[in-house]
Order: sequence, then C-alpha cells, then structure tokens
Amino acid sequence: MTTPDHPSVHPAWLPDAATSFLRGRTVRVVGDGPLAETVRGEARRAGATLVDGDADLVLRDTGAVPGGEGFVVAHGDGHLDVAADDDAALLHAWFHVVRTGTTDPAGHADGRHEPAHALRMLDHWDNVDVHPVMGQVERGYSGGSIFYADGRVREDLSRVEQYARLLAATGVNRVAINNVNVHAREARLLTDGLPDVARVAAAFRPWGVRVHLSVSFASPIVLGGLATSDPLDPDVRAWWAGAVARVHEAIPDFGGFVVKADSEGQPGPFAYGRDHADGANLLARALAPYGGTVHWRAFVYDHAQDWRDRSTDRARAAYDHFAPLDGRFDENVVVQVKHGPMDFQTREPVSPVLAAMPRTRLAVELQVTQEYTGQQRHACYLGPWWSEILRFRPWGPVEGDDGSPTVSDVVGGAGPGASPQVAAARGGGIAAVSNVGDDAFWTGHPLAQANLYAFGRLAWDPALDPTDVLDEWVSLTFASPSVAGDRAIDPDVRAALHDVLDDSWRTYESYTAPLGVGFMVNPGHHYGPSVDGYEYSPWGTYHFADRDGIGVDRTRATGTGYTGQYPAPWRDVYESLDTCPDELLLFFHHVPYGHVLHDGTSVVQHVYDTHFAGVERVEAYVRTWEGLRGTVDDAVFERVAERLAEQLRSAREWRDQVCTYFLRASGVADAHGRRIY
Ligand code: GCW
Repeated sequence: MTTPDHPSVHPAWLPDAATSFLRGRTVRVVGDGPLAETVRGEARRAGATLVDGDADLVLRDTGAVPGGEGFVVAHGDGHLDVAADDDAALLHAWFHVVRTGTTDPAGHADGRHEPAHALRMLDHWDNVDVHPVMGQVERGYSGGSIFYADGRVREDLSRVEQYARLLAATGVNRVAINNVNVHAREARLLTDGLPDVARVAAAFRPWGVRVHLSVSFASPIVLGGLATSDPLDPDVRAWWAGAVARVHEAIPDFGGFVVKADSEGQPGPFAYGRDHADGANLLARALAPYGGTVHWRAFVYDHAQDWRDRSTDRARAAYDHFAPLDGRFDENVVVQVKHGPMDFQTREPVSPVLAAMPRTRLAVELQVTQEYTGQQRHACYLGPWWSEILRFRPWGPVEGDDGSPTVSDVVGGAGPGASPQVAAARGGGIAAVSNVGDDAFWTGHPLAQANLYAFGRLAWDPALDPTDVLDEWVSLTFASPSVAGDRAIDPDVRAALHDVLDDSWRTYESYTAPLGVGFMVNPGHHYGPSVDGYEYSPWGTYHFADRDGIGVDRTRATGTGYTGQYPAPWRDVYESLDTCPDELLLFFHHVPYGHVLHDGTSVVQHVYDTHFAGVERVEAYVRTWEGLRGTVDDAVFERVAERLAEQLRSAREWRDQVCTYFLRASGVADAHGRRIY
C-alpha cells in the first residue's frame, strides 16, 4: 500500500543523488561471491564504469577472514584500495565509500573497519493476518507489513528487496520477519509457509541479511499434533529436530528462532515445570547442527498483578527469572534483554540483567518503532538514548571513561568474567524492533527513518557520535541533484534537520516522562497522556502519586529492593537520594513534591517547567520546518508538517493534563504563574 496522494515509494536514504559522486568513476571488484555481484550491480546503478585493470576504487575480497565482515582501507597508487575479509565485507566496504561520499584517497583515512557486534538484528512484529486489536504490525506506525498481504507472504517482494538494500547500507545482518506474539496463522510459517519464507530469505540474501522466524513454544502441539511441548519429552525433541531439518532444506542459511515464552500469555516451559534454560536449549539443540541461533527473550514478568500488592515489582522480574540460570544456556542461545527493566519507556535505567550473566550470550534489545516515544507522529531521534545505553558502564565509574566495560562490551562478549564460550561467540549483539511498514515514506514520519538508520550504524559501532550518525543520514537522504557539487546538501536543510532532531528525544521526555516516571499513557494503544492510565491495572506499571508525593520506592532500605540487583557502584548510587541522578529519581524513590533536585528546583516545579519548555521546543520545530517549504521534496515536506502539527497538539495536551494533575494533587502553584487548568 502506498498512500493515495503519494503513489510512489519514497527512496529513503540512498536516492540516486546520494551516489552521484560515483558517476564516471572506474571501479574494480575482485571476488566471485554472490555479494560481489551485488556490489557490481550497485556500481552500475551509480553510473560507475566496471573495469578489470586500474581503477579509482578497487574492492578486493581477500577471503582472509571468513565471517569477519571487516575491511581495510588503504591508499593505493592514486586510487583507493579496499581489502575485504569476505564477501559480506565487500558490501560493507562499498557502503562505507558511499557514506564517505568520495573515491578520492585524500578523503579517506587508512585503517581497518569492522563491526563491534557480530549479530545486528531487526525484529519485525508483523503478523500475516490483520490482528483484530493490534492491526497487521503490532506497535507498527507505518501502515501494513512489507512482507505479508491478503493473509499470505506477498507475491511481489520488490519492496523487501529495497528494504534489504537500505539495511545493508547501515550494516544490519539479521532480520526476524514475524511477530514474537505468534498467532495461529503465523505459527505455520515454520511448516507449510516454508516455501514463502524461502522467497523472503532469497530477497534478503544478496544484501548479506539472514532471515530468522519467531516461533511458538507450543508448535509441537499446534503444528505437530503432539499432546505436549514439554522440553524434556523425547517426542518433542524429535519434532523440533525434524522441523528444523526441513527449514534448512528450504533455507540453507536460515538464521534461527526468536522466542517469547511464558510472557504476556505466550506458551512456554513453565507449563511443564521446566525453566527458561530447558526451553531455550530444546530449540538450540535442534538448530545447532546447522549453525542456527535461538534468541530467547528475557521479557518475562507477571502481567496479572494486583495493584494493591506493593511487594511485587515488575522491574525486578527479568533478573529474578534469568540471573539464576546463568551458565545453563547452550552456546547457540542468545538471551535477548530489553535495555531497561520495564518496557522501552522514554527513560529507564539500564537493565541489571546485562551485568548478571557473564556465562550467557546476551543481546540488548532496543525499540526503533516508537511505541512509547511518540508513535512516529512525534519527531524523536533515538540515537542519543541508545548511545547512552550502549556506553553505560554497569560496574562504573559513574562519571568519565576509564575504559571499564560498557553494555556494548557485555553484549559483545567482553564483559567482566565472560566465559570462554561467550567471548568466542562475541556475545549476542544487538537487536531492535523495526519501525518499517508499507508506508510511502517507509516509517510513517519521514524523519523516523533516521532511527532505523542510526540503529544499524550504532550496532556496527556504538562509539559513533549519534549526532554524526544523524548527519550521515541527512547527507544520504537529502542529497539533492539541484544543489551544485557532488552529493551536495542545502545547508539550510541540514541545519533545520539538526535543529528539529538533535535534541528531540530529550524534548519528548520533557513533556511526557518527568524524572523517570513512565507509563503515564493511555492504556492499550499507549498514545497520548493519561496520568493514571495504568495506575490500577494488572500490568505492574505504577507511579503511586498522591497528595504528598510521587515515585516508586525501589530501594533496599524501604522499598522493593530492586537497587540490589545492580553491582557497585550503581546499587549504592541509585539507593541514595543524594546520588541518584535526577532523571531517574522517581524510578527509584518516592519523594514529596517539595523534594529539591540537584539543580535546586522542586519536583513539582520541575514537572511544570519541563512541560512548558517542551511545548515551546515543539513550537520552534514547527517554525523551523515551515522555513523549508519549497526547499525539500513537497511530499516529504507536507508529511512532516502534518506530523509536527499533531506533535504540537499532543505536546500541549500532555503539558496541560500532567501539569493540571500535579497542581490538583499537590496544591502547589506554579512559581511562574503560568496557566494550569
Ligand atoms: O512493549 C510491549 C508491547 C507489546 C509487545 C511486548 C513485547 C510484542 O506493548 O505489544 O508484544 O512489549 O516486547 O513482547
């Protein structure tokens, strides 16, 4: 589907103007792997001349490090010479040159480039059928699925091929193509759907992206007709072994399974008195002969909680379930951990699970789709947030960089105490929920493309500056043939995009989620403000605001004890009101409204101030964008303008509801006398 008024699909990054600097250049590609052919196709598409002899750009597949994916850029005699580990690396090297925007050796530093993480994966929460409540793409804000239509895998997969090319240009190398909530129809992708899944895999293969499936733990029952899916039952084991053998016959490079088990109603090993390690290893052993991986999600908690019960804390759940299992998972199991202990909120602390399982391959899971960050109606560039997460040091120091391990190191298999197996496998890498659909702009909000781009780039190199990554995306996306020079960008366009996006995550936080309070959203669809939306619900997502104060006491001294799941120094930093960072204050502590923050403001005044300031920022975004009318593509301009208008409306709604709620609750007037209802 494309929107009726924009019948053609917008090219996202990599329009032809982005490769115009290659027109007329000579390129030599040495290598005979299938991805070498893809690189030749890209060179032709860019208008370069493929030659066998001397060339401006020489790309060689040396085959020296199969699976290495890295490449070395060197200055040849008046040309640029790139030696690639394997043919996947050849493709990465090609897009590296495209990003850099020149084949002139002077524009390149000598050196080796390689991904920090071996597994860089996007998970699609796409359903084959349109789900009555969730729609076709669960938490999708970009139209329908690019994979499925009319109850089956699409006949025409050209859109998937375009998507694969976009992903290859960011470095993503794995994709799971169906929702982790596996419904009856989707479960069958594993069996009678295989020929179609094989077609999807064929669309991704030339771009170096391997396909994975989400599977139901109850498959032996629902697909195999067995009476049980007990992981220790020999018939169940045999069923999975047979199922995986058939998958590999159809798709020799099949990546593996993603599993959400015993979570939010999905079936799992608990029904048989078994644990998550039993469950994950069952699937891992079926996949092992073929080199496949199980991504087993750690998003497990009680979603049928009683709000009256103050002893249960959802934030504790993943650690309580998984940390005791460290060391029990097979080598081809990756335990996939949401970055925070709750659920992709605008601000959460980093999950303590990431510091608790040195003998397990861990992946950190991010959410590119903006479920809780504006649903692709609000501009919210998440690069800075992910960068904070990936650079967080679970063992300190609290400030500064002394080379101590980061979250990125942990999921790269280089955390403290990592077992030899975890180190050898380079951990479990980085996964994220995709934000793409069949929308003409791919992501609903055209500027939400920047998040998809940034995910791939930060998964490749978490040390990149997120603002630089944004700038790359701007250059590759808004390259305009009408501006003089190779791949030139109108400086006003570049400046405006930075203006709107650089701090947009903090802006979003300022009017929606003060001091680490989350979930003040409308239940179900999660869009727009509802301060008490989840306060008396079974989901375990409370803020406990009353007339005196707000926040969740998660201390060891008087609260749920969650702070004790962290190693030092964080267990103590978060425990103490003196040292707990303001932005997470209400995540860890229940405080009176008059509690004074480190910047000298009271909690309730901070709530007022940030909400008013956030709306002013959005007003400025609207003005900045308006200044681009006639400068950027009309369709893009209009779509963004329409989204910004909604963002402004919604931000005002957030400001007025949240400020009014806390004025009424606290009785404390705004020090600046602004209008609160
Ligand atoms: O964020 C929550 C979403 C669910 C989702 C779940 C999960 C796929 O509200 O829609 O289900 O997380 O991550 O499994």
